[in-house]
Amino acid sequence: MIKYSKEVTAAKNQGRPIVALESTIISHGLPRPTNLDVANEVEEIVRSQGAVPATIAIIDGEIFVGLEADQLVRIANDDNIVKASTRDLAIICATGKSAATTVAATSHIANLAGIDVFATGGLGGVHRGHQYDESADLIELAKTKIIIVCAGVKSILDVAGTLERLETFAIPVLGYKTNNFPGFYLTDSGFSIEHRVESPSEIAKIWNLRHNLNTDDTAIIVANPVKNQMDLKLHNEILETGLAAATSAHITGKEVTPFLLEYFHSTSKGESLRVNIEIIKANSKLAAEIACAL
Ligand code: PSU
Ligand code: MN
Repeated sequence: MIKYSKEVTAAKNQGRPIVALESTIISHGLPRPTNLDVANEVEEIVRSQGAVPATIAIIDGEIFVGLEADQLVRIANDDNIVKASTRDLAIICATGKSAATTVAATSHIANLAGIDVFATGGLGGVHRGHQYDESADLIELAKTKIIIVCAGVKSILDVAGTLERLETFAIPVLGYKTNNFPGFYLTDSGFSIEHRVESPSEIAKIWNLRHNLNTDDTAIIVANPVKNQMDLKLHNEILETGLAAATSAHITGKEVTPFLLEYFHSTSKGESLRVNIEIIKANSKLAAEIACAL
C-alpha cells in the first residue's frame, strides 16, 4: 500500500532515524510560493540533524512516505490537491485522487510505516463556540503511537477545551523547556502544563518506559513554544475579526482551519506567516533530535 522515496527506502534499510512531515501545511496552510520553499527548507533541517525527512501525501491514489522533488512541487502547486484526514484515506486511494494529509492522516500513515516521530506546526483541536467541531487529529492521536512535535494548538481554537479532551483521551503532553502550554502564534496560550522536559533524551526515556508499562496506545505530544511570537495586540485583533468573518461567510467542516490561517496570513501582512515558518522549522529540528535520541 505504501511507497517510499529513495531516501526513505535507504534510511529504512540502514535503520537510520526518520522524521515524518505533514503535507496539509504545504497545500492548505501556507501561501504559494513560500509553501514550497518552506517544505524544502524543513526537509533540509531534518537532514542537517542527521535524520531523514519523510513528507507524507497521496499522489494519484498511492500513499507516499517521502516525496521526490517533483512530487513535493505538485503538493505545493496543484489546485486539485485536497485535504485528507484519516477517514478520507481509503477513498482517495480507491478513486486515484491526490491529497495532502492532515496531522491525523499523517500520524496514521507514519505509524503504519514504522516511523516514531512526526513534526508539524500546530495540532487541530476543539473549535471555539462550535460544540461538535473537534478536529479528527485528537481522535487519531488517542489511538496512534507516535511522538508529535508541535507548537501547541492554534490559538484560533478553544485551548482549554482541547486540553480537557487531551486529558480524557489519556494523551500525554510534554512542555519542551516550559510549563506553559504554547498557543501556536503565541509562546504561551495562558494555560499551564504539568510535565516539562529538558532534552530529547528525556523524551526518548519516557517513550521507552511507556512501552514497558503498556501505556503506549496513544501519541505523545511534545509542545515546543515559538521563540519570537506574534505581536499580541495584532494577534488578538485578527483572531476576533477572523472568527467573525468565518461565521458570516458560513465556513464549516474542514474549510474552517485553512480559512482562518489564510485570514491571519493576509490580514497580518506577513507577521503570522513569519511565525508559522519559525514554528515548523523549530519543530522539525527538535523532532530530528528526538528521532536521533531514540
Ligand atoms: N499546522 C499548521 N498549518 C496547518 C495545519 C497545522 O501550521 O495547515 C493543519 C494540519 O494538517 C492539521 C489541520 O491537522 O490543520 C487541522 O484541521 P482541522 O481543524 O480541520 O482538523
Ligand atoms: Mn473541524
